[in-house]
This record gives sequence, C-alpha cells and structure tokens, in this order.
Amino acid sequence: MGHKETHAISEVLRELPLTGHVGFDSLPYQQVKKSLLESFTFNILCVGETGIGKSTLISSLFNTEVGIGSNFSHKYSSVSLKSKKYHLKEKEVPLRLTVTETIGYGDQINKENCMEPILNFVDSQFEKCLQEELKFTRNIAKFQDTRIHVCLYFICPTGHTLKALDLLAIKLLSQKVNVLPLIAKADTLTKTELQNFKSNIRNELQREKVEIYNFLSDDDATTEHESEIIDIIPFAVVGSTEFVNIDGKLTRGRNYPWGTICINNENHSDFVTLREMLIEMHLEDLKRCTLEKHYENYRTERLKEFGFLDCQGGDGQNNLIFFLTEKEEEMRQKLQALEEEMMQSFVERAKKTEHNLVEEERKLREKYSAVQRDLEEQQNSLEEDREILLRDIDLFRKRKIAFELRKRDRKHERKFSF
Ligand SMILES: Nc1nc2c(ncn2[C@@H]2O[C@H](COP(=O)(O)OP(=O)(O)OP(=O)(O)O)[C@@H](O)[C@H]2O)c(=O)[nH]1
Ligand SMILES: [Mg+2]
Repeated sequence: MGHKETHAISEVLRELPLTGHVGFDSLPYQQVKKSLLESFTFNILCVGETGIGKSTLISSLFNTEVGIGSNFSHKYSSVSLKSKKYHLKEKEVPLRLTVTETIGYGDQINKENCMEPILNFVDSQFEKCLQEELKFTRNIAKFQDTRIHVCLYFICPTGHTLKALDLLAIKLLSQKVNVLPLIAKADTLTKTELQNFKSNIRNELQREKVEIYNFLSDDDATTEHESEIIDIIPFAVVGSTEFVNIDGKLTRGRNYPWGTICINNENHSDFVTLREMLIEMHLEDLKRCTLEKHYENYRTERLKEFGFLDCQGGDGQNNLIFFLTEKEEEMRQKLQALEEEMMQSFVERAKKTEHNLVEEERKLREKYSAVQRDLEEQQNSLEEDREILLRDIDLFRKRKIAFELRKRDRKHERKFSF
C-alpha cells in the first residue's frame, strides 16, 4: 500500500520578511498555557545504601516531606523498590513528582543480584510506554509516564575511592538512565578529603568509560565554566529535615556540637548547585535525554527482539510500516502453507478411509457369498433328506397296503374253510 510521491519539495529554505501581524509569535505562550494545564512530570530514582540519606535529600530538594520513609531494616534478603507520587505546585506551575527509593540496597552479604531488581524496574517503566505506543488505539495524553528521568546515586562518604558495587552499579545504570552520582552526608568529610574523593571518583569513572549524565551543553562553551561544572561532579550533598536559626531566619540545616551547617550555604555543600542544575536548569533536558537516548535505545533493542531490523523499507530506512507489511506477508505465507498442509493431510486421510471402505466391502461380499454357498449346500442336503423320507413314506404305505391285503385275504380264506 505504498504511496507514490507525486510532488517535489524544494530543499532551499527562503527567509521572508512579514508585512504585518500574523500571530505565531504567541506560540511560546500557547506552549506555556498547555504545559500549565497538563502539569509537568518528573520521575526520580534514588539508589543508595540503607540510611545513607536518600529521603532526607529529596525532602530538602523539594522543600517538603517527599521521601520514601526512613529507618528501613538492614536485614532484607533482597533489594526492592518503593515509589510514591506527589502533586506539587510552585506559584502556578504544577509538578507531578514520582520518587522511587531502593530498599535494602547493599545490605546483603552476597551482593551479586543487588542490581537486577533496579535495572528491571527501569526497564519495566520503558516497557509500559512501549506497550502503550504499540496499542492500536493509543491514549498517550492520559498515559502516566513513569520512565525514570534521573537516577541519583548516593555514594558512601568513605573518602577513598568508589566501592566495587558503586562502580558496577553506576556503570550498569548509566546505560539505561541519566545517572547523577552524589557524595552523601558530605558533612562527614573535610574539604581536602572531599576534593580528593571527588577527583578519585571522576578518574575511576573516566577510566571505566562510564557515561554519566552530561550537564555540559553547547552554551557552556567557555572552558572556565566547563571546568567548573566538571570539578563539581560528583555533587557533595548534605540534607536535613530540621530547621536552624541563622541570623533570625529559619533554614534547613544541621546542628553539631562544634557548629551549624546550613544546607543552602554554597560554602558548606554542593546542595544548592545540585538543586539549580537538576531542577532549574536541566529538568527538561533530563527528560529529553531520557526520551531521545535511553528510551530510544530500549525501544530499538525490543524491536530488534521482534526481528524488526531484519528488513529495510524502500527508502533504505528501517520503517515500521514496511516491517509490519513484511511480517503480514510472512504470516500470510505461513498460514497458506499450513492450510495446504492441512488439506494434504485431509486428502490423504480421506483416501485411506476410502481404501479401507472398499476393502471392508470386498470382505463383506466374500463373507456373504460364503454364507450363501453354505445355505445352498444345507438346502440341497435337506432336499435329499426330504426325498429319502418321501420314498421311505411311500414304501411304508405300499407295505402297509400289502399287509392289509394279505391280512384280509387270510381272513377270507379262514371263513370259507369252515
Ligand atoms: N550527617 C548527615 N546525616 C544525614 C544527612 N542526610 C540524612 N542524614 C541522617 O541519616 C539518617 C537516615 O536518613 P534518611 O534520609 O532516612 O536515609 P534513607 O537513605 O532514606 O534511609 P532508608 O530509606 O531507611 O534507606 C537520618 O538520621 C538523617 O538525619 C546528611 O547529609 N548528613
Ligand atoms: Mg528513605
């Protein structure tokens, strides 16, 4: 059902000045209106050991209690995940936020299967979307997108290098989602320890060719700004659900015997930079990257599993319609072959049945003839017996008459002899 191109489009783009008002200058406002009505979606996955500060950081980031509970036990035999959905509003901008946290991550003695549930969870969110796209009647507008837009990976503040599990986890996760490594509870490290720890982690990730989410865009052309962004990763964060009084102002912070940490103070941690980069500057890009890179990779792999990449459309491109037509033709041929096979087997069975019936009839005829012959023989023998009997009866009658005559003659003779 291919359509033949009947018109040519000029490749040359002409820029024309307008002679008056048209109205498409309102397009950005239309987009804003539409977005405000639909509300924005953002799905975060927090991966980190039990008690590392996941819920506290998420609550600090969104300035409200949005974490998935706390004080989970260290005794779970396997890793699981828990999600919660929130509807937040800042000024008139609505945000549908989904927070997923790992439970029992890194607590098992054998950590071999620790990543499997997390990777499966990420895949199953992609799969939900793919299944919706493949439906005949799609409901994309009402579809609740649960694809993970960012994975915050909480690194234990050891001050050394990455643990083997952290390195493997970041490597595996970064192939499926936008990963942001964070040094949790950064208040437990000194400034020098932090700098060394950060550069050790960066070197290790580079050596292992791990591609975490790249904050650098084409706009960050200045090498100074570029190195600033590079140097800050992994973000060293401090979270808190408590408020401290700083210069008469209540702000999120942590009180220690030796002083107070204010999480919004850039000299104390990278928390503010993280929030700016994550929410103010790159939230939409994280979503774009999820769709255009990670979901696309997942979709391609799944379509490959269906056998999609085996065929090419007329334009030399992999084309879904061409693939479906090919598949339909393949199925039609298979069905036809099956029909022919069934017909063949039916004819063979019918032939066999006919042959059996003829044989059966022949046997019955033979049996009938044998029975008929037998009957004729019996009838002949009965006939012979009957004739013998009739002769015997006749002889008997004759003898009886002769006897009667002789008896009468003797009676007569005796009468005349007196
Ligand atoms: N020193 C320090 N403690 C923190 C920080 N963030 C959280 N905590 C403390 O760490 C403990 C656990 O924090 P949670 O946020 O519940 O950690 P979690 O990772 O969500 O824990 P589970 O969900 O139980 O795995 C709490 O006592 C927090 O007050 C931080 O940045 N620095
Ligand atoms: Mg928690």
